[in-house]
Formats: sequence, structure tokens, C-alpha cells
Amino acid sequence: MSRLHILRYPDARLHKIAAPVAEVNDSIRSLVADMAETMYAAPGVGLAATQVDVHKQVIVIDASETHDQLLALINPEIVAAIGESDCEEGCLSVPGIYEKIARAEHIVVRALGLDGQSFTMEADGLLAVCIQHEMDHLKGRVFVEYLSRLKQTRIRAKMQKQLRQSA
Ligand code: K2U
Ligand code: ZN
Repeated sequence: MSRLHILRYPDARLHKIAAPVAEVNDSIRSLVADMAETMYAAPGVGLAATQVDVHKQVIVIDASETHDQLLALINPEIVAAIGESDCEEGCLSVPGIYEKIARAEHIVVRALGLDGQSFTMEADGLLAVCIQHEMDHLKGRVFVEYLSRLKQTRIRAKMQKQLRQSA
């Protein structure tokens, strides 16, 4: 397993659209293992393949208190979305920025697991927020894009200043 580099907003590669996974094979399972290591080390509760510059529809999430319940979602689709609620979100690609975003409160998701079999799950709370956040990444969307133009401009400037300072 290896830790992967996480792209920083406003890197243009974060806006690439992820392609469906044709076959859940050992290469995909190895990618999930590397993404999980990267997520736990960050630390975060979710990570999309887009964020590590791999443009395939693969997401890892662990929203458990004990950080030992890894969920891998391959080719995820939301099949039902109910209600709406605001939740403060952050993003490993936009470090230090936390903003309230409106998301569906309860969702039903269909995806492939690491065994290549299709499964369906329901989610609410932090897990529902995280799944929607990660699925946005697969569509090339970063959560700050839900904010006002002014906030986006300020965040972009802050990220570019962070990048200059770390160079
Ligand atoms: O996509 C990512 O960068 C992972 C996010 C996932 C996430 C976003 C919003 C709400 C929950 C999870 C990171 O885990 S950011 C760290 C974090 C964790 C909990 C709440 C807010 C931010
Ligand atoms: Zn994110």
C-alpha cells in the first residue's frame, strides 16, 4: 500500500469527470487500499479517486467512530434522495476551509463493492453528507462551488497563497 498525493483546489484536474469502472479487479482493489491509507493518514472520513488524480468512479469512506469500518463505493449512483439539511463540510483538497452546505438528508445509494457485486444501502447524517460530497468529486465538483462567487474568489486566493508559501 502507499500514500497518494491529494490534489489541492483550484487544480484543474479536480474538475475532470471520472469514468465508470469496467471491471472490479486487483488493480481497483489496490487503488482502494492506497486511497484508504491516504484517507486515514490525512485524516479524513472520505476520499474520491479524483482527488488523487485517478479519474475512475471509486470512493472510500469511513465515518465510524472507531475508524475501522471502511466502505468502498464503485460506480455509485444515488437512487433516492429525501429531505434537505445543512451540514458544515470540509475537504482534503481545500484544507482549512469549512462551510455549511445544503444536502439531501437521507439517500439510497447503489454501487459495486470490492467483490464486483452490486449492493444498495441507505444513509443519513454524516455518512449521507460524505457520500454526496465524494460523488460530487467524481463529477468534477468541489464543495466550495456551492458558495458565493466572492467566497470562491477568496478561497482560491487563500489556496494559491498556501501553495506559494509551501513551495
Ligand atoms: O472529500 C474529502 O476531501 C473528504 C472530506 C469528506 C467529508 C466532507 C464533508 C463532510 C464530511 C466528510 C474530509 O473528510 S474533510 C474532513 C471533515 C470531516 C468531517 C466533517 C468535516 C470535515
Ligand atoms: Zn472533498
